[in-house]
This record gives sequence, C-alpha cells and structure tokens, in this order.
Amino acid sequence: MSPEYLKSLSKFLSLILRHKPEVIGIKLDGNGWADVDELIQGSLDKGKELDLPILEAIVASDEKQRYTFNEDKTKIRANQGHSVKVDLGLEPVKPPKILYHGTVERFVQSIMLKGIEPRSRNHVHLSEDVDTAVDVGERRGDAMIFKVFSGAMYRDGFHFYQSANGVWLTDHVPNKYLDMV
Ligand code: HQG
Repeated sequence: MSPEYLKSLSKFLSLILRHKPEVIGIKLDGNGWADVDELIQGSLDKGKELDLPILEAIVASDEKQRYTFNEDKTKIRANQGHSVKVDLGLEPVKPPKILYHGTVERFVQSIMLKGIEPRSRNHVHLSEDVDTAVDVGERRGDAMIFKVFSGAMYRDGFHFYQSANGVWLTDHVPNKYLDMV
C-alpha cells in the first residue's frame, strides 16, 4: 500500500470521524468513537479498501497523529478537529504563556474585530510553535500569524485543553488577547 493511498484514506477518515459519519451510514458515540467493524464495512460499501491492518497503518503513520484506537482496537476516533458535536473528555490544563494561530490575510480584519472563533469546528485550534501555525495558515494561502496571550486568558478564567496529538484547544479567543506576529 503506497504512502499516497494511506494519505488519501486518512483524509477520508477525517471526513468520517470528524464531520460526516453519515456518508458511510455510521454514527459516532457521544465521545466521538466509531465502531471499527462498522467503519470498515461502511467504507467497503463505498468502495474504499479498508481493513484493520490498514487502519493500524494509518493510525501509526498519519503525520499529525490524527486518530486513536481504544485499548482493544474495537473503536477509533479523531483526536481533534470535529465539526460534529462530541465530548472528547479532555481535562482543562494550564497553557503556555503564548500560543499561535495561523490564518490568512482575508480573515485578519474580522479576527481583529471578533477574536478567533471556532467557526465550523468545536474549538479554536492553537499551536505552541510558529512553524505549525504557518503550516495551518498556508493551507489557505500566505500565512498570517496571531500571537495569543494564553497565559493571560488562563488567569482570566478561560479554559484550555490539549488534544491527544498536542493541538491546543479553547472555545474562543477575544481580540484583546491577540497580537500580530
Ligand atoms: C478563521 C488542520 C474570520 C481561522 C490544522 C481559520 C488545524 C476567522 C478559519 C486544524 C475568525 C477556520 C484547524 C473570525 C477564526 N473571522 N475568520 N472571527 N475566527 N477564523 O479549518 O485553525 O489537517 O476550522 O483563522 O492543522 O485553520 O485538519 O481552522 O482560518 O490544526 O488535522 O476561520 O485543522 O488540521 O478554519 O485549522 P478551520 P484552522 P487537520
């Protein structure tokens, strides 16, 4: 199985496990878990070559560690990035003083006005390093980077979470905690 095919399957998994499980006729439970057998069968029905070893290869090789199995590998879920309402059971944790958010020029004015909103996802996504934020922004064009005063937000009572793959999450970043890099 080529790395390219695994990557395209990982994109497909992202669609199913974060946004549209109904595409293959399955449901996620309240914590975002899909039943592995149902996922495999539903995907096969849609012409996707998938079995447990292939899923294991995706979980192990995905460059952002996007997916996690439960202990006995009967369930799988995405670590973050959902638009479907799920409770990942993440505990609030103290963030670093500064986090970063990568976006593009056309969103900057609106972000300065309204802060960073989760838009279609459950959380705003932030990173500890500028390079990751640049990669996130560059998905859409030339990256523009905001510095987020997460330490100050935390002191003011905002909650932060860290997903299993290291992405920092919060509900909303008001504009007073932002600066352009
Ligand atoms: C922007 C990828 C106007 C925000 C990445 C972003 C990440 C506003 C877009 C993860 C706004 C939402 C998430 C406001 C926010 N006005 N625009 N007030 N507030 N925005 O894709 O952070 O590869 O939902 O700047 O690596 O780009 O999928 O969020 O441009 O970790 O695993 O609205 O997705 O990971 O876009 O990316 P997204 P994101 P994966």
